[in-house]
Amino acid sequence: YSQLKVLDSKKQTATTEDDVLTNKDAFEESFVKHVETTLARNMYNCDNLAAYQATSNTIRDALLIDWANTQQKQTIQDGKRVYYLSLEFLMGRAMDNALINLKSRDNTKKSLTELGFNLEDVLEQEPDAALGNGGLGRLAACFVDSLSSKNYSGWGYGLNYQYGIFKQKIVDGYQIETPDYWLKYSNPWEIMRSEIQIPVDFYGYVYEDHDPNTGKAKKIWAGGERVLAVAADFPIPGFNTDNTNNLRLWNAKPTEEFDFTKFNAGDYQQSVGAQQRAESITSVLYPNDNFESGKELRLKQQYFWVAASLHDIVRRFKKNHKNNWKKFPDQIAIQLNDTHPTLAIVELQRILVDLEDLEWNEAWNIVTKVFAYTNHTVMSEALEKWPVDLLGRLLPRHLEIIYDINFFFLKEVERKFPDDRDLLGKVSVIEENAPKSVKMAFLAIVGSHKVNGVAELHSELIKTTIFKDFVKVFGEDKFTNVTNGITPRRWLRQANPELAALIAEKLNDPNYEYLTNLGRLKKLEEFVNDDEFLKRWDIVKFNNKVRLAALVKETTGVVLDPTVLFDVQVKRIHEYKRQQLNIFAVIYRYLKIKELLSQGVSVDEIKEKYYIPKASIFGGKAAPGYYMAKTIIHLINKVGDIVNNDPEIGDLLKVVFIPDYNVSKAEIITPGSDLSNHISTAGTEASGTSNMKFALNGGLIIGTVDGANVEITREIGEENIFLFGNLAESVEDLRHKHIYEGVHIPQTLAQVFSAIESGIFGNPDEYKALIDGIKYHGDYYLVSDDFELFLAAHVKLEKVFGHHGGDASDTDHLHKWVKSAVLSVANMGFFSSDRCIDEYAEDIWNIEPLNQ
Ligand code: Z15
Repeated sequence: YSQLKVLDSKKQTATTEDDVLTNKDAFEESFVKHVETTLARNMYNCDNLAAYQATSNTIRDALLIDWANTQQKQTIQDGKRVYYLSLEFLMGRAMDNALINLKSRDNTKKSLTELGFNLEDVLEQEPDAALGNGGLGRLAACFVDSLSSKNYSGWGYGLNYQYGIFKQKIVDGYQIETPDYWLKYSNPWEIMRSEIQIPVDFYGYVYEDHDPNTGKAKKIWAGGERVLAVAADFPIPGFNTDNTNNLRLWNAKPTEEFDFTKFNAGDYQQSVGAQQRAESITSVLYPNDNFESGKELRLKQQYFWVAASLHDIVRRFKKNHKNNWKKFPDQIAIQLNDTHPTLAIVELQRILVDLEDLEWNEAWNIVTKVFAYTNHTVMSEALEKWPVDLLGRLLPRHLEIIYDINFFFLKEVERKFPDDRDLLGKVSVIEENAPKSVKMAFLAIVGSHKVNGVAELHSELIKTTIFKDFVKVFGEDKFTNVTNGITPRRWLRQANPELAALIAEKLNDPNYEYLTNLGRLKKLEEFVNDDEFLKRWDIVKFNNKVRLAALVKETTGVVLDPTVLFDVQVKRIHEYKRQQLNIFAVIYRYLKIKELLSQGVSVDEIKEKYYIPKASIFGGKAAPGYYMAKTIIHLINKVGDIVNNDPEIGDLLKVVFIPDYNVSKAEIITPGSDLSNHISTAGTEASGTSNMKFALNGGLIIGTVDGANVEITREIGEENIFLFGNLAESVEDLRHKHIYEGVHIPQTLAQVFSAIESGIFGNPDEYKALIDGIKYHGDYYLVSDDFELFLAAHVKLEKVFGHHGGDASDTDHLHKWVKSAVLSVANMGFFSSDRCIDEYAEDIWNIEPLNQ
């Protein structure tokens, strides 16, 4: 019980809450207090979990002071605030991030050591807040970090799912989903605001009434089912600033109101049961990425969240500005993260017209000044369309308003383009085909003043394809680009402390100010010929590979040699992201190695002349209902089983699938990669953000000319990235050709297919749909067209990598590869999410940072 002795010898001198961040005694005193009172335990049975909870509570206390001060300052300054509405916030763990942003990591580490704990083990106790699927949700998490760090007044609004994205297990090579009940232990980072309760209605009917004063006709919506939205707040600390914004996530709770018809009929059980079901609205995150399944509960989630958030926003506005609605757009900007919150447009119009009695046009004028919409995909299966009968049943008044919005919009289009008869049908928010439905992206465009894509190529594509008719109607200026970014606090400082420290040293920046001024990385270029520096850089990479190898060992049992090329593809599994292209190339490599071995070529000679040793590392979740994605996961695992257990192969090739890829695993995987794959069919990946994470961590990229790869190439130089594949402009023609002339399978790919069909990776029937989709059903994702280009890119990059790999004494090989890595990092400043937030603030939200 050494920690007790330590404590006994301390004078208890803690004074202010802030001391816990920088003063060991203050930290320890607070820690013990939380163990004893908050947790009702004692220091004798304080395990790592309790230590995590006591530490979080201690840090949280300090954070709450900043948070309260910030809210007060923001209220007093009464400037414009942005609200970021996102159905997903893929936050990951909070504690390390809070320690870094609050500059308390060293003190906490030392204090915990004195108390007999190890900070790294304590951090491991925290479950990920996995309230998102992939890129879209992680982007929202990076954005709230940047809003705080750059001193903006900006809140996030979302849902507090009880179950985040499922946990993935791999059993016999198949993905198994298990529930992620992340709130098993109380969550110290959430502040329950039980007093903030907002009623949200569903179903019911609409009738007309007359205003008793004016005699004017008025629509009344009598809701049929009422649920309460109760707020849970997550303070978001900024880096190097006290500015601490709020992320408000709603919980669905039953109202105390009773279903009296049922009650009076003697059905007490039923009445209570129905109320209880209210909570199901926020119980689970829909596990689809880039796919919309159109379920009623999903629409309920969307309206529940949007209605609660807007009523909260309006209530806050009225507190300061009464009914001065003209000021509303000067005080409030609302960003719609994809079309999921599009009903917010309709809800605000309803509040202003039905509840606040504004004229339609006056209200609409306010609405369209407030909202802006971010599009994240051009893929049709991801674009939301809600059937009119479902929407009308759940939200009868909202459907009427949507029809009215569309009516006035089309009238305006007709006035502007009287001769274009087709145009009305093309831009109508209502799709007339069965089932008649509402196109949410079109509604979002009509109700917003700006629409942005998430990378240059993507923003051009939306203007020329899915939204081209709206460019005609509204003009070019409504459509803009904000290229995505990532927060360097989490994705450099937190994930890669050694590299972050080396950079801080080289920039003479002991306070890591470059983390909020990422352009300063440019100075690293000065050291690109400094052998001493390159060696140190390489050792950092090697250490990170050792860390990744340990994760692989722990999760798959496979031992990787950290000197081989670590070739990584981690992201959601999707045909458009083309993990199948990658695994086919791995199979090809295996077949060729086997062929060489059978011809009597030695392993050493193979390494020297043909294939450098490498490990292919995969990870990512498939949507539970996505058969083809699950097939790809199965194939990867089966290939791993065969290759990794082939005694002839040794370290020449390893193939692993890391189960349950998530934010905290990404923090280990990203810094440990030599090469990462961003190989989507050109024109399909709107931006990608993991490409940015890998490049910022000194990994090189093999990628297609797609999404943000284009701008990454522009920034870091084309000699420092391995691009391949057909361009977006050719995709349509190639797809057309496949259908009318058949798909040409190159010899190399044909060999891979034969191997799979021979059964060496298990029952070939299991892969039939995957192969037939390419051979006979039009190869929509152009695997056949890009396969040999991918192989050729590998030949090129492996020459550069050579036998380099962690052997820092080998200066010969501290050549091109490491230099490219340094030059990449030096030029990645543009991809800080701080830059994104500044662009949104300036071009879309019209807000300025707060005075500190
Ligand atoms: C999602 O994660 C993305 C787009 C979507 O439409 C949905 Cl529903 C989920 C991703 C894009 O695929 C990715 O390219 C982009 O970087 C990310 O959003 C953030 O913009």
